[in-house]
Amino acid sequence: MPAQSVNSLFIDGQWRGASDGSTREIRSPHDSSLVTKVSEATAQDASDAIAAARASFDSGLFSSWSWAQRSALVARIADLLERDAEKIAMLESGDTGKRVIEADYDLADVISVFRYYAGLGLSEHDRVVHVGDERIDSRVVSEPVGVCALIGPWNYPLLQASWKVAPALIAGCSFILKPSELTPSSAIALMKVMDEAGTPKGVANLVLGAGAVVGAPLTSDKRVDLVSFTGGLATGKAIMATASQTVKKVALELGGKNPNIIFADADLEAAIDNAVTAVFLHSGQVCSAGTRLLVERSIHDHVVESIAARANAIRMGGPADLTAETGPLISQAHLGKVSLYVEKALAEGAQLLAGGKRSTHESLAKGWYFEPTVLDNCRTSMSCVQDESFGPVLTVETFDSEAEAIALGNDTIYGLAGAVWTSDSDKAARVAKALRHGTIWINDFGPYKAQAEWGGFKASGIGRELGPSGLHEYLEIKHIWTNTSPARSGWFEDSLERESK
Ligand code: TXE
Repeated sequence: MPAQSVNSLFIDGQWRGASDGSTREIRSPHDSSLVTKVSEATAQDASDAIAAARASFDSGLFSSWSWAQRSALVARIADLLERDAEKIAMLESGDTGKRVIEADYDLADVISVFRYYAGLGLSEHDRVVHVGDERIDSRVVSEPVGVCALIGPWNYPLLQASWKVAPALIAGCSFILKPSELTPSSAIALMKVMDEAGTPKGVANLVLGAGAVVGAPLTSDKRVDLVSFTGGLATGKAIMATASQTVKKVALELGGKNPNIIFADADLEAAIDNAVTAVFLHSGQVCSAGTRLLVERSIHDHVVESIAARANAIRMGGPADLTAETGPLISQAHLGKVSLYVEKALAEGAQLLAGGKRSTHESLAKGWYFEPTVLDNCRTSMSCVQDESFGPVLTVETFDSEAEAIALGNDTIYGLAGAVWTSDSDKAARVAKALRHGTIWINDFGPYKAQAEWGGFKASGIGRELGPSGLHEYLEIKHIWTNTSPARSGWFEDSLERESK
């Protein structure tokens, strides 16, 4: 019998059900079995959560804690997440269908994010401005931005939440977390941990439910000061438009079409192996997936044939399948979207070298499995090169020169990540500088660190997560000027003195 969590909204320090009693069934992407049942919030519940966050912030209770106190809280949360990591990884794996081992890696990353921000909280946040006048004390101070709506996706539910929650807490904000309606379980676990760690009532609130019903009000309500969103481009644009009505701050991470450029002088064995991981890890449901392979013409056949052979050999399976190398897509709707994307690519002239359809393997028939797919002969004019599939689909383009590789790599509305493979370090540096993407890997693909900023150029988003900039998103900057020896300004003639003359 799956665990039920029907009082799964956390509002003003209380667990409760939806105001109209609604619930949602979470079904496994692996075999459609029931994973859990959770509360499905209403717009009224979202409003209640905003009210709780607003009241807690305006009371000044949490925001007046010292940086050191908030840092200790976030470190305690990291400790408790470490204690519960195995259990939470199982929950994450159940909702997403990803293998438990991948969820274990995610949890380790989540803990490192909380630890990083706990440490960063202890650094100096205020700045003295030397104005050249000893009577003046001028300082720039950092204060919490206020009430934040944190809206997350389904591919890395807890990891993406941690990139928002940890800096928001360190900054002293109050927030409402809304995970994807498809993957709520790890957010429920995080709330329990934050509560146990001693997060004050009303600071951390959780609402679960559909984007249009529960997410949208968080982005339009004037009581919310900032929206931090990770998800699709269309939703990001809608959120930005809505948030503009109340001039909220927005931080957006909207995915990418990430070029993976292989030059003929690269270590091809490493480049080919990493190209396979870059695009097929988590069945391509990764915002920084290396979905666009740009390969120098002289090595095209060898590289592409090798990748296609590797793609055909990938073993897919559910969370508990120890022999599996990757898992299912998140939902039937997403499987439909990826299938249509490939159909359109073939209609536009792409050449299918591997995969291309839903898996017909008997053991995968009840799940949303799509075969690792390689499409050759692609051009930037084709929609498969421009649009995100968010599935296990690699498009291949060929180039003849460094300049062409750069031009192709930048010929996208997105700008999240990219990689360059070459043994020529000068060429690598030139290409890395010329690519308009937020992260560039040289002779590698995929690593990121809590200490280093993550985010996109162009349509991949606004702002940065992780690193010091990931904290700055949650801070307002205030300049305080103190004159220790007040004096008349003497700018205007004193009218009283003039009259008395
Ligand atoms: O995402 P949505 P979807 C991309 C990927 C995918 C596409 C659509 O290409 O195929 O987005 O995926 C909430 N106001 N990425 O439809 O809609 C929603 O409930 C406020 C890239 O699942 O963007 C969920 O919590 N919130 C990506 C969150 O937004 C709203 C990761 C994301 O859902 C809302 C996932 C609204 N009007 C998908 N509508 C990445 N950048 O990593 C929805 N939501």
